[in-house]
Amino acid sequence: MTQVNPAVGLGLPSSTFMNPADVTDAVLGGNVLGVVNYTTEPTDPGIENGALTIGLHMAHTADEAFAEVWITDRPVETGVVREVAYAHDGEYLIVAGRIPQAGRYTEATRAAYCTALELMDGLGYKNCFRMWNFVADINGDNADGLEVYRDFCRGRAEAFELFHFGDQEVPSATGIGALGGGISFYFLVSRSAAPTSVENSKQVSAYHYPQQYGPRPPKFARATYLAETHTDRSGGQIYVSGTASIRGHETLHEGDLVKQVELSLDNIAHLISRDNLAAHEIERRTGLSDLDNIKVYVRHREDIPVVRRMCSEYFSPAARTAYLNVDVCRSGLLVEIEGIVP
Ligand code: 3EB
Repeated sequence: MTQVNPAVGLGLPSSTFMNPADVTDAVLGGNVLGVVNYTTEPTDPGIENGALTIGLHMAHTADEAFAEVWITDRPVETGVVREVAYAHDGEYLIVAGRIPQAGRYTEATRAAYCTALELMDGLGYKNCFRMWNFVADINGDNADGLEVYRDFCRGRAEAFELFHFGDQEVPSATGIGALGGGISFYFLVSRSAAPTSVENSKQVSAYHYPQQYGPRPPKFARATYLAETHTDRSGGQIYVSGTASIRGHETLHEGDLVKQVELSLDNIAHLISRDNLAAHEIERRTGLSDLDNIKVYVRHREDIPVVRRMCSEYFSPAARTAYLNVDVCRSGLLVEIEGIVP
């Protein structure tokens, strides 16, 4: 009998940004794992036409809305467990959840994250390589006077602890403001594709931030390198976390938009540079012009033209790029940028 290596030929994940009007039943019924709608209202995660869907309240008007569509060429299985929906194709799993608006978030975040982590384990998808978190009123105070983002971070840290999810294993992530909907999240997980966490030598690892930023630190990696096998150290993708104007652990250039954009871009450029990747035994040399599936989060709407002009000098004109006007997790931050090197 021929043994087929399950890690070969399953390919790496692929997503695109679409006009929501183009995400028809025919598209959903085709080769789609999940559709993440960055749109004008929050919608609970669910299953539509055999694909996962979730609506994030990230657009002020319909013309700002877009759909991030995760593609597959394999049959998809789906389900819903409590507040979490999932879809998987034998190699990749997308899990999404939503926690309703509330005065406190630690416990509900821990519970929803535990539901998602349990599902991953149960379905046999062990390698979580990317997480996104969208937090309404992110800089507001909760019922106890704790900043909502810090409240969320505590619940996330507790869930990871319960699942013995070590700091070296946490995936790249985004933690960003939303216009409503409580806290929504989605995770990407692989069965055999191998993730490697990448840190930025110019930044303190987020999971080592000191207590001044909250009772429990944010748990994420600066980037995740994802390859078909652990031995492939050059052909993988790089998932870049939300990246801001932070050096060491400190917010730099408070109130200076241009300098914050420059430092955010410089942080990404260094993160994905040959030297920084080599420290993680990855032999890729990439730059800002290699980024795709870019999201640029801008706190003040009036800043978007300047941010767009600066980013367009560095990003490929062919790169999918979305600009979103939402709050950022530290009140002094004006901008945050994420992307994927395919
Ligand atoms: C930072 O570097 C900026 O809490 O999941 C970036 C990416 C940020 C992810 C998260 C937060 C998160 O600390 C904020």
